[in-house]
Amino acid sequence: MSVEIIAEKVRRTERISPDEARELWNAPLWLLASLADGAKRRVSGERVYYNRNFHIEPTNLCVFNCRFCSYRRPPGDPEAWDMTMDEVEAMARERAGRGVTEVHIVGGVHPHHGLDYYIEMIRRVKAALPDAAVKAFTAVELAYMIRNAGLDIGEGLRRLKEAGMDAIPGGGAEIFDERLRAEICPEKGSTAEWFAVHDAAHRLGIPTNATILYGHVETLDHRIDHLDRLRRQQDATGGFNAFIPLKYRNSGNSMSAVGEVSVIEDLRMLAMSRIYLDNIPHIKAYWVMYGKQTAELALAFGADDLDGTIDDSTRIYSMAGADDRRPSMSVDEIRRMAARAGMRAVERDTFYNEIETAL
Ligand code: V47
Ligand code: SF4
Repeated sequence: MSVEIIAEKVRRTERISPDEARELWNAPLWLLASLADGAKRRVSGERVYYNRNFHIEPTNLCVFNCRFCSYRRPPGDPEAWDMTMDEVEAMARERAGRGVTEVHIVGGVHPHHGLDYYIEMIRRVKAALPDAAVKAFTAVELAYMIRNAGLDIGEGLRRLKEAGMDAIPGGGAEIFDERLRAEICPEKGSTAEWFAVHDAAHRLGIPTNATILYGHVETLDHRIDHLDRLRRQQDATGGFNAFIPLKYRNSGNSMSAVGEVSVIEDLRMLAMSRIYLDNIPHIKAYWVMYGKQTAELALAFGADDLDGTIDDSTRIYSMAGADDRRPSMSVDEIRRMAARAGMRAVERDTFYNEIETAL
């Protein structure tokens, strides 16, 4: 099928197949931009969403050892950290009264802490910031803590939700293809486990995000297979709010010999995510990982969300080679970025409700 016929299908809002995605992927950039922007505008008009958020990364100790990870350190390493519960709570208290609407908590998979520890952590963060949503723990962390507590996934998530876990971030997805996953993160929770957590969360009314780690040793077919599995899950349960393509950054990990892909490839990945995932409303250009300039470009390729203000609270990407060593964006900076892209920045909460802000 020719690219123009596939493009017409997208314009008519018809779903494209994996074969059609393969064909479209290398279409001229202007065409991908125009199709993805059209699809973005059908969902979000001229809006670009952001939130006031910060991250808590309680530890970089981890029972796993993913080959692409620049963040994990072994116990005793000078760059290892392991925050106490009081330190986690203090981080939340420090930010009280600043309009924060979301706390994102993700760390390594700690060797010793159990489910009750994390329930207590969520309770304390929630008590410190009662007006903020807690978006916590990747499916990999969740599956590990719940399994070790001897519970089924649904029951574990129910207890975490009761403690104040409002949403689940998209991490841990990496690449769903089982053979490639076994090469790049052999010990990590499986693809089936990742989907079991998100499926159970959606059925409990907990919204989640999804990611892909792309731009390393995967092929185009792996990317399309990944998007296809997400689209099927979303057809079944509908609980994904946002998809976040995560570009592999190659500093400081055991896959460093693999180079990073170009910005052009980032834009194709973004546009094709928007076009293929016709049932996931938001595509996030995570500026901390791309850098601010590429994130701004991403707004012309189907992204409608920039993530948030971050407030210099995450190390995952600076340890993997991102330029910004102390990532933060002011609301003004976000507004200017959206305006330069010909769009309007809109503050949202974790559930994509718009927050009225005085200008
Ligand atoms: O799962 C690890 C990725 C993820 C590298 O849901 C790397 O709103 C690139 O999922 N190069 C965690 N990526 C981050 C994440 C996330 C971030 C922001 C927002 C949300 C959300 C989710 O970081 C991991 C892994 O895929 N990662 N190492 C690396 N070298
Ligand atoms: Fe652990 Fe996550 Fe790093 Fe894998 S990517 S080693 S699970 S911290």
